[in-house]
Amino acid sequence: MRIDIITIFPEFFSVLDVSLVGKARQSGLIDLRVHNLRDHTHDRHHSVDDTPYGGGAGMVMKPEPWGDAIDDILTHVYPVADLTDAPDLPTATDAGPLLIFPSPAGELFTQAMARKLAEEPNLIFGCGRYEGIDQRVFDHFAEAGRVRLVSLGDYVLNGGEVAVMAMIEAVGRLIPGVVGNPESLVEESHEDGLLEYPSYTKPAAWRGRDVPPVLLSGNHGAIAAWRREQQLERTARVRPDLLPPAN
Ligand code: 6GU
Repeated sequence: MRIDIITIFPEFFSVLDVSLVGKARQSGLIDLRVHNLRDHTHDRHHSVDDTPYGGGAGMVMKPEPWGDAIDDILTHVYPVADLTDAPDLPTATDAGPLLIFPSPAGELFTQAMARKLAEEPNLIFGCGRYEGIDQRVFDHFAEAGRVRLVSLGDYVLNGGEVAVMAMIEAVGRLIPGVVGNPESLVEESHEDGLLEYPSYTKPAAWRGRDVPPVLLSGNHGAIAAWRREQQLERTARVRPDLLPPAN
């Protein structure tokens, strides 16, 4: 998967050199490139924002640097020079890169969305700051391609950078080969729509607390039933909104 990130804080993304995503980059499973939005400004002060039309507090990100930065990536992902003899030409069925803008005004990012995004060959993340990006940027690129505004949850971050990091971690681990043991992806919170069951390891007794005896029983049927019960109990207590309506 190729991932492009546009930001005014490229240094935020140096942490993507480490851990699982870092390894996936080294092994070539993820080709991740970070672009500085200010490289696409043409004024002396490299300004990326201006006051909002209609008034109001805060600043809005100007459309021109965004347009140029995205155009630049689009021409590099599908370089025109390659169109003559490249073996993997973009075809009519190729939907092209998916443009994602993190925004508290977007649709909610979920495990289901992460699974869909993990199937995309090209993702472009545009990290907004201030009060947001000029609406025409979304409208312009949605006309010829796919654009989604995506939110992590109902709270406000100062910018999209941390949100993009979270999305890349959630999506990256679902790319085949990134997580060593694919079975570890199955029994996790949200994969079956429920929260995960509690886990225990050795020692069997610690500070007066024993591991639930069923887990030491060797009875796999009983263990599976107990874990399911724990998932349902925990989900009902902490996240009742995840349970299907009772009938
Ligand atoms: Cl994706 N962006 C920002 N700026 N704030 C958020 C968010 C995203 N998700 C929740 N809050």
